[in-house]
Amino acid sequence: MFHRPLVALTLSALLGASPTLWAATAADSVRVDDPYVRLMPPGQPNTAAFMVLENTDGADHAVVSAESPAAKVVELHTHTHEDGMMKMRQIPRIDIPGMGVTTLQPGGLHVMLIDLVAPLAADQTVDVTLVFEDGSRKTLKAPTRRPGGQMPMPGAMGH
Ligand SMILES: [Cu+2]
Repeated sequence: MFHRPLVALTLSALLGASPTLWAATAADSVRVDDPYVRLMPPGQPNTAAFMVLENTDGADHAVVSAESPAAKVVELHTHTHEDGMMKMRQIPRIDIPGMGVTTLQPGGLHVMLIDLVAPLAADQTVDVTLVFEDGSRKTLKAPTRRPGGQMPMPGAMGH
């Protein structure tokens, strides 16, 4: 009985004085701007999610995997130029340097949605969950968007 108020007081003083005791997770530190999923022509089983990842923390962070109920397989990809062709390649992580910005965009880094569970519609929102290097997770609501002029050729999307 005697100790309880003292313990409570000490704890709240500690937390109030030192918020940094609560280490922010990567998911807390990385802001996601403008997420969207590219709307592909009917019959295309694969598409990709794009977004801007902004690291508000001084420490480096990374996305190490991604998940979505909309696709059977979700991979982290980048594009490389080989023999004059743009090709996609799976990568183990997408780094976001401390206080830096990493942009996922057509022709570059993207979250690949492979084997869509159902065709996507123009007015649809797709859940995409990013998993960070510390195990923290962030789920985005990414609206579908028709591709603009900067798309790679459809042939480069094949797997
Ligand atoms: Cu890809």
